[in-house]
Formats: sequence, structure tokens, C-alpha cells
Amino acid sequence: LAEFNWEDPLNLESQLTDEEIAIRDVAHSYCQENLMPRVLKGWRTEEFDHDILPEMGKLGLLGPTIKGYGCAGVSNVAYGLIAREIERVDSGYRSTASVQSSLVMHPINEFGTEAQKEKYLPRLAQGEIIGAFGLTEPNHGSDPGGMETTAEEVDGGFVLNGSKTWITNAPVADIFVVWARCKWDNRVRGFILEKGLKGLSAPPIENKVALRVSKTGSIFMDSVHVSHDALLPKSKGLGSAFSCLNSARYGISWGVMGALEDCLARTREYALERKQFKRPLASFQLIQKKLVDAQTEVALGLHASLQVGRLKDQGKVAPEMISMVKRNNCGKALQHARVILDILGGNASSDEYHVGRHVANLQVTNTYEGLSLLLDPSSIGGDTDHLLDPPTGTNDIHALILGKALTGIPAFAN
Ligand code: TGC
Ligand code: FAD
Repeated sequence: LAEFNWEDPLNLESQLTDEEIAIRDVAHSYCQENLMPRVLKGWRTEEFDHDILPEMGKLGLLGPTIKGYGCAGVSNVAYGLIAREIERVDSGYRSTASVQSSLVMHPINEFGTEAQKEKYLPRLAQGEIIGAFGLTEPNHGSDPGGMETTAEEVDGGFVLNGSKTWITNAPVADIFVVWARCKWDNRVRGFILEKGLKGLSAPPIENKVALRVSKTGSIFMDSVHVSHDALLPKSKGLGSAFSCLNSARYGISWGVMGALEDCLARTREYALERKQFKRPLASFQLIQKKLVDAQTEVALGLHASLQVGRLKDQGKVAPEMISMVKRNNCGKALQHARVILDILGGNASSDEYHVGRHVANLQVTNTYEGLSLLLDPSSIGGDTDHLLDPPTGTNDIHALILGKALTGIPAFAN
């Protein structure tokens, strides 16, 4: 029989190619050695670190699925593994990177001209320039179809008017992929706007309670004139904007599992070291159950995302599949990170223990890219009374079997 590894309960490793493992290892080392030491300063100051995207670019972590233009051309599974490693440190770093890769490089690659691709993709891949994606508006978040931003054709190009809000990277962006309703046929199309255009501004939204290491802002367009080559000519309707979300949502489904994995590793270690009633917290059934519930959801969530990634690589993915893993993994990550946060007791309130930061971030990952409208509200509302049930059913016995494997402490009888 195989040995059980609590950090990889269903042996995800066995499903990855050598190339995917190598990329994952590069991303893991970079994130733990270079991002982890910076995260608390970034979180406390809300200052954007301009060195990070160029560092990721050098390692081939930006726009990694794109072929050519200085991009790595790796699988969608590799892209997911990268998102998982970045978000193991912080969802804000993953947001910065996934907007660059999935919401800026992807639409330019899919809907742009050869000239647009050559102009922007290599520099975005190197992190030399930063991109933002403007879909959400002050009056239209869940329903982008109602957008009020317009594009009008004029002599020599277009004029854009409107505003976007809650836009990741906007205050630090060099280019903005903005979606606007075109007055000539009422269809939505994408446009690339460059920083510095007259009438274009992108002020920050300050003092966020989450995603503090990434910058978020508005985009205001007051009669912004652009030439014809700002249009992404192959974008045809709202479906083009939504197709970019498929790529980003897929990445988020992996990323949030990385955040939950970090919460699990930290609370497990804490529970093994911290003693109350003369015993480690990890020896109590209730603590083991909380840890095992989180561990199980990580394992299932990662395997579901792996399957979606493999189908995406084969061109067999449906958007609903991506909705399923985005919804499930974001909801489960938020729910279980919140529950295991309790294990830290008073220390849960200290940012030095990191889990509270993940919980705050996971509220947002659940929100953006389409709220999990179908989630049972009780599953994220902290309704954890069932955790107090005595271990009578098979479900609880299996939890204790897994709890023993996770902590090394049998808790069948006290
Ligand atoms: P609906 O009629 O359903 O669809 C309009 C057209 O779009 C097509 N479509 C898709 N195509 C590809 N992929 C998808 N996922 C698609 N979803 C829809 C659809 O087939 C249709 O095509 P056609 O040819 O028939 O016209 O449009 P609706 O307006 O009724 O939309 C419904 C709904 C709720 C699904 C949609 O509005 C939605 O997804 N709302 C959520 C909005 C959202 O996710 N916003 C995200 C903003 S970006 C962001 O948050 C980035 S954060 C990133 C970070 O920091 O990491
Ligand atoms: P609303 O649409 O007003 O929803 C409010 C509440 O009503 C939610 O609980 C929602 O679930 C519920 N609701 C809405 N419609 C229904 C319905 N039909 N049935 C039942 N309940 C419903 N957007 C971008 O375009 N680009 C970005 O880079 C970006 N980055 C972001 C970064 C951060 C930090 C945040 C917080 C948001 C970001 N967003 C971005 C915006 C994000 O996508 C929206 O916040 C999200 O789509 C929800 O829209 P809303 O905030 O307007 O909420």
C-alpha cells in the first residue's frame, strides 16, 4: 500500500508532467524566497512593489500559456500551478499577475492584430509594462451587459466616454484593456488605451480591507481620443469579454486552493505546538475535524481544477466547468480558512500569523470574477455548529482516521 502524504492526500504530483513539476518548483521557490519576506510590509503599507512583475517575467511566469512573443507556451495546468504558488503567499500578488496574464495578455493575443501583439506582448511578458482590465462599472458589476461606457467612431479613430471601478492594477497600469459599447452597432468591444492619453485617469481606491498588496482603482474616460489601432478588432460582443474571464476564473480556482493550503499548514503546525489542558491542540477531536475538513476540500478542489485544466489543454472545456471550479473552490477556501482561523485563538488577530490575511483576501476572491451566486449562504456564513456534533457517524470516524494521519495523534478515545 502507498504511504499517505497529508500535504498531497490524493497524489496530485502523480498526475503532473515533468515540465509542469519543474515550473511549479520554480514558482514555489520564487514565491517562498522572494514574495513571502515582502508580504507583511506590502500588506501593512498598501504600497505596490514595482519589482515583482519584472521578477516574475524573468522566470516566465507571465502569460505563460501564450505561444511566441517571449512567452513560455506551457500548459493550462502549469498556469494553474503558478497561480496556486503565488496565492499560497497572497491573493493580491496572484491578482496582479493573473490580470496581467489572463485579462490583458490573453485578450491581446486572442482579439488583437499582429502589430498589437508584437507591440505589447513581449513587454507584458517581461513585466516591463503593467496592464489592467476594465469591465466593471459603478452601476454594473454582476451585469456588465448594462455597461454605460461608449465608443464613438470619429475622424481618425474613436472617442471613449465612461468610467470603470474596482479595477486591479489600474493606478499602476501602463495599458488598459477597456470594454465599451460601440455606438455604431450597439455591440461591446475591447480597446487598448495607453497611460497618458488626454482625458484618461486611474486614481487608486485606498484603504482596502483585503488584497492590500495589489493596487485597485477606477478608470475615468472623459472624451478620450484614440486612433483606429486601439481597437481589438477580433472582439465581437460581450462574449469576447466573458471569454477572458474563463481564463482568469480558471486560474483563481487553483490560486484559492494555494491560499487554503497555506492556512492549513500554518494552523496544523500551531495546533501541534500549542498546548491547552496539558495537551497539544492537535490532540482534540474538534481541532482535527476542522483541519481534516480543510485538507479534504483542498485535495478535491485541486483535482477538479486539474481535470478542467486538462480539458482546457485539449480544447474540451465548457465555461460552466470553469464556473463550477471557480465557485466551489472560492467558496470552500473562504469557508474553511475562516473555520481553521479559530485554531489560532487570540493570535488569529495578528497579521504575523498570516491566516487572517488570507481570510480577508478570500472574501474578495469569492466576490470578483462573478460572485458565487449559487452558494448556499449558510456554507459561508460561519454556520459551523455541525462541527460540535459528537463523532458518531461514519463521516466523523473517517475524519478521525484522517485526523490521525494528519497529526500523528489518535483521537478515537480520550
Ligand atoms: P449572456 O446573454 O449570458 O451572454 C452574453 C454572450 O456572452 C456569451 N458568454 C460567454 N462566452 C464565453 N465564455 C463565457 N464564460 C460566457 N458567458 C457568456 C454568451 O454565450 C452570449 O453570447 P452570444 O453570442 O449569444 O451573444 O449575458 P448576460 O449579460 O445575461 O450575462 C450573464 C452573466 C451573469 C453570466 C454575466 O453577466 C457574468 O458573468 N457576470 C459576472 C461579471 C463578472 O464576472 N465580472 C468580472 C469582472 S473582471 C474581474 O473581476 C477581475 S478580478 C481579477 C483579479 O484581480 O484577479
Ligand atoms: P453587485 O453586482 O452590485 O452585487 C451585489 C450583491 O448582489 C452581491 O452579493 C451579488 O451576488 C448580488 N447579486 C447581484 N445580482 C444578483 C442576482 N441576479 N441574483 C442574486 N444576487 C445578485 N472588475 C474588473 O472589471 N476588473 C478588475 O480588475 C477587477 N478587480 C477587482 C478587484 C477587487 C479588489 C474587487 C473587490 C473587485 C474587482 N472587480 C474587477 C470587480 C468585481 O468583478 C465586481 O465587484 C463583481 O463582479 C461584483 O460586482 P459589484 O461589486 O458591482 O456587486
